[in-house]
Amino acid sequence: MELKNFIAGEWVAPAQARYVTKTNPATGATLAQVPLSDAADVDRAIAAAAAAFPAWRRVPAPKRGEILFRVGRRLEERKDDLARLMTAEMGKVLTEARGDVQEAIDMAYYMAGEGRRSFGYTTPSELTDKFAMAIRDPIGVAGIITPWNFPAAIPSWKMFPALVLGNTIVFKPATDTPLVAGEMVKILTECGVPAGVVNLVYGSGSEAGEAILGDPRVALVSFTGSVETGRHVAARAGEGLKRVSLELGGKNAVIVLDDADLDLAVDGIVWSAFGTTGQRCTACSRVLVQAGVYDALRDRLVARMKTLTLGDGLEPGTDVGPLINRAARDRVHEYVGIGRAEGAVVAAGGVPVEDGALSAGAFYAPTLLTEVTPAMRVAREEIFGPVLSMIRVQDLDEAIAINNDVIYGLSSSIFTRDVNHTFRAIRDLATGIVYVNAGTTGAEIHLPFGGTRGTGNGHREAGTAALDFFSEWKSVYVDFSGRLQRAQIDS
Ligand code: UN1
Repeated sequence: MELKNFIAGEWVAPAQARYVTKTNPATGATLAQVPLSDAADVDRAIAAAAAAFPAWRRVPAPKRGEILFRVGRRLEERKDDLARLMTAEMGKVLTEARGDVQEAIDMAYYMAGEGRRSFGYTTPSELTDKFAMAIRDPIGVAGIITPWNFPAAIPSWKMFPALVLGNTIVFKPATDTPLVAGEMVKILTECGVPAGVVNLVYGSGSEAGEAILGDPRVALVSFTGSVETGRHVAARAGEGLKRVSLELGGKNAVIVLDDADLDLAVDGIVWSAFGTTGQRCTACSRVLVQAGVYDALRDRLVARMKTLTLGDGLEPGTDVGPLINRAARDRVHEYVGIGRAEGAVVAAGGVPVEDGALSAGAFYAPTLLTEVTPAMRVAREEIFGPVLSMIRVQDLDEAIAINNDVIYGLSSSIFTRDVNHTFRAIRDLATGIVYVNAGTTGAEIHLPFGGTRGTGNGHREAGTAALDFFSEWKSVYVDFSGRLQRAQIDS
């Protein structure tokens, strides 16, 4: 099946008949042929979005919100079939795929409500008979470039606030997850988003993505992906003075202190390290363990990891699905080799798995590296797979220092029963998200999402923070004195 782009309300073939084959990462089965669109396709999509903007920005925001309410309802009706499609195309287990769709449902309802809020403010003027207010204005065409690890949630974080605020969209999803992206666009259209307001262009970052970044008609770019690509996106978008929001990597740590509930810590660590096969930017990839419980925690983790069933996420009973593709699996294995060479001990996993039913998939055994030290590459670089490194620390101060000493700053967590430790951690962990007595994943859509340092460029997604990115302020002064009043000038 050859997929089509969606431009100006029509499903259209790419200008050149070039495609990449999309396969199921658990079974190797072919799912679709994904267009590798070129600059001409992107140009048409941007032209459509630019043409649709003047009318869309004038649709009353509550009406735009009503469309998103319908989208939320439609996503609820289709939750299960979208989740199945998602598991087939990117591998996460079905319960997690349902969670991914649920996140989009939550975002649809939340942003639908913003149609009747999108608050600005009024404030007194320094002059008599003068009224002052600040209101939110849409910006224009939004370039939305999304990764494959949250095929419904991440596009919803970007598209729904963009739409409710009156922007139009050129959406380029990862070629690894074309099918859910296509369904999202179909749903938006069925629910009443007018032609040209949302345009979908499949293609590579180096060609279709580049065309979005270089186009002066694109006013803002929202990108989630790797640090290397994020740097490039920021530089290209910067040349064009575009507004740009980057959500990049993580090297998220769970801190376990001697006074922690160890069983709870094991639950939280296993869920956040091996859920989504470690392919979340919020995934836990370091555990910073106080020396008194290091051995006990290691043994409990190893025991729990033995119970994890690797397999096709559509099969009931599967705990951990495949990596997104074989190249990703091989990269994970390379990192385990690097860890070994640096002196880490492989306490569990450490091998690709290709037995029996898993022979055609991209499976890797959940892996625990112990005796890791903070300077090792496996303790500093994002692996984006099911590999967890255990580092021994003496106390909370050392744990916080190690947590903060990586280029990333997305999520962190602490397991402790001590209220003083808890609040010191909240104050000093230098990440955009901090969890207490829970793992590093599971951000909810009505709070700001994003990170410090190399995780991004200071913006936040989700919550009201998303409104700040997808709108700009317009300050309005209304003088009803009937005479010239001069601000700041002595009379
Ligand atoms: C991501 O990995 O890019 O907090 C997003 C979480 C999810 C979103 C993760 N709600 O893990």
